[in-house]
Amino acid sequence: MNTGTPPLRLHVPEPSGRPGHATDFSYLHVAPAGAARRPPVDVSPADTADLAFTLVRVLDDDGHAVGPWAPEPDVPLLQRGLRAMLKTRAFDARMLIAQRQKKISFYMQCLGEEAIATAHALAIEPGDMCFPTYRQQGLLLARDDIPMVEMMCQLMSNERDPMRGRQLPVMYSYKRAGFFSISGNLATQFIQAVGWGMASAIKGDTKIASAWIGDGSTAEADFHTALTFAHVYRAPVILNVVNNQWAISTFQAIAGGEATTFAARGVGCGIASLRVDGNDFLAVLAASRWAAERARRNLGPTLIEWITYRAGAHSTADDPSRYRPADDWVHFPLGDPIERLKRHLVGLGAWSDAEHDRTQKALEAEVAAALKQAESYGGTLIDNHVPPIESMFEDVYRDMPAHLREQLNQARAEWQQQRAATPPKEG
Ligand SMILES: Cc1ncc(C[n+]2csc(CCOP(=O)(O)OP(=O)(O)O)c2C)c(N)n1
Ligand SMILES: [Mg+2]
Repeated sequence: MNTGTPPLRLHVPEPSGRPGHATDFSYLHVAPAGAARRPPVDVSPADTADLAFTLVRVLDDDGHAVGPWAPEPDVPLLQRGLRAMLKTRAFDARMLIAQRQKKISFYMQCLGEEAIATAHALAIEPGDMCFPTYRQQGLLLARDDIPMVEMMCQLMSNERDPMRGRQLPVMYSYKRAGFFSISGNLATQFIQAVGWGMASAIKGDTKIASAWIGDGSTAEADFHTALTFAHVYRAPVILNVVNNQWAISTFQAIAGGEATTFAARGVGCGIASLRVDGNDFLAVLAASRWAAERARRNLGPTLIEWITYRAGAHSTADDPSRYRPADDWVHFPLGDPIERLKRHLVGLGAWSDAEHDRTQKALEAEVAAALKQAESYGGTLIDNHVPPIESMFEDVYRDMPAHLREQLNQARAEWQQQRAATPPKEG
């Protein structure tokens, strides 16, 4: 029966750029640097609603630090930050080559997103616990407390791999550096971080948690569950949403970023929220410090949406030229975080092109030397290193329960049988 009412239909968001068609980045709603207000840390969550829709920025196009979020000048810290970003980029570039050379099986870069993890690492305290995803290697590389060689041994699953071959490459775990074991099950980091923060409060401790998630993964139920718990108990946690515009080949609008923001999810849950320029090292530092102070002073959680762009492929198994314009990053309105901090420091007379080149070359040499050392310990793809079968069963229980001992014996017997049946390789 025709009632004159049009048939129902669904809206399926489309990316504003595809291969061969330049991306229209106007959907981002970029505010000018210095325009967003900086409320006191004890602001009520509802009074951050406007900050969830604007963009907190400090560095303007000329590299000047402007507006209420500009942190106190601290040249040595900013030089350290620039070095940390350069180190992260050099590490990523070398590991990508190592994967192509079949020295490691898999790698994930954070190209273009370096400011977020590095500045955040310098804004929180030792003892605080981050629950990162695979794109926050900058948290480890910024603080210099974990040797690069050790990270590379993890990537190679060699005899010095602290994870003893049990984790995928890039899934580091460093309790001593406040870096919780990475899990491939995305969004679990959010509920774990909130739980860890609640436990810290229950114990009467002073350590806070920092949760990490990507734009795409916010569509998981764990994200929403975490926001509810964080709000209800005012958990001492920073809730970081890294909106790098893509979840593998899926545009951020498919996860719900169209006509609203991911920061707005926080406000809706009664959580103070900010939307911040993630390619602006100074803005990341300032917003992270603001959120950390709120958490540490029992003022509650803060959700921060970091706007950035995933400049590289999702992983070494991805080819982004299949689903987005190849030159997108060049046109991304928030630029390159390294170039922006460099410009700022040069403007202050605290950096130069020559110093930049020198630092970059020195870091590349440091990374290359670390790789050489890591390779000397072998690896799955280098010398067919296979960890002993016992390692599958160890390090879980102090005393191995009977059923696991039984399984271990069975596995050993099967392994020996298999080896006896397989002739050794020639050469
Ligand atoms: C629960 C879960 N679902 C799906 C995947 C497969 N997966 C791995 S990475 C990824 C994309 C995640 O995108 P986003 O959250 O935006 O993070 P980004 O990679 O952009 O940093 C997907 C779907 C997974 N690892 N875990
Ligand atoms: Mg993403």
